[in-house]
Amino acid sequence: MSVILSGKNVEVQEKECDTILEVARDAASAHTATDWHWVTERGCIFEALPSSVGPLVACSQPEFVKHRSAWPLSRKTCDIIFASSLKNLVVELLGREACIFNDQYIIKPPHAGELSAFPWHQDSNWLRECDVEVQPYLSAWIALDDMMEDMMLTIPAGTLVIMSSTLMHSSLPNISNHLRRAWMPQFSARPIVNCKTGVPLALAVLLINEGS
Ligand SMILES: O=C(O)CCC(=O)C(=O)O
Repeated sequence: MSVILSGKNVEVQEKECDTILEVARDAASAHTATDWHWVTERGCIFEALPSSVGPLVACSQPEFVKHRSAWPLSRKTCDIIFASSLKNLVVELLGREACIFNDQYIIKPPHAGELSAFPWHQDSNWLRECDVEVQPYLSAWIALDDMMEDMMLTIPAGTLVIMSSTLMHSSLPNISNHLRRAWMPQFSARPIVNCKTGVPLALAVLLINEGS
């Protein structure tokens, strides 16, 4: 566990997270700032790109960057994914074929209670039901708010926790007065694709674009 995002990059991610939340709030027709029910109903998880982006965006670095730089998302996040100490660490751990596999925020509303707790699980559980050749992957959970003990851990914003996808873990509810935001991109050692069709299960964008 160490601080990986500078204050400036924490701000970039906080702003993107808040914009995604606002857009999702409008789509959910939740009109009051104190109504958070719709957030816990979707498991407190917000994907940066919709799963409907299609295989081209999911596989090609230039296409991914183009879509991931357009409103409501931030171009600066692409620099964090593809050119930062986070990327260097991921390549060190997973090798030069490392890909971004998922790109998501965990947003826990204030006083969300048990509905915002994550029970014991392995991140890779859902792959068991998919027709894929599983590749090792890891989750890079990065705090976007200073977290006190009542939120889980006492850590400053920007702190990274790296977890293998097979690590059993859980988290407590947010019982604080504050929104509790984390960015949690996941990275695989190689593309994770459907065994029969070769279509990526989620994202399969190489961090190192050998062609560039
Ligand atoms: O942010 C948290 O509380 C935990 C998130 C988590 O465990 C997950 O998304 O797998």
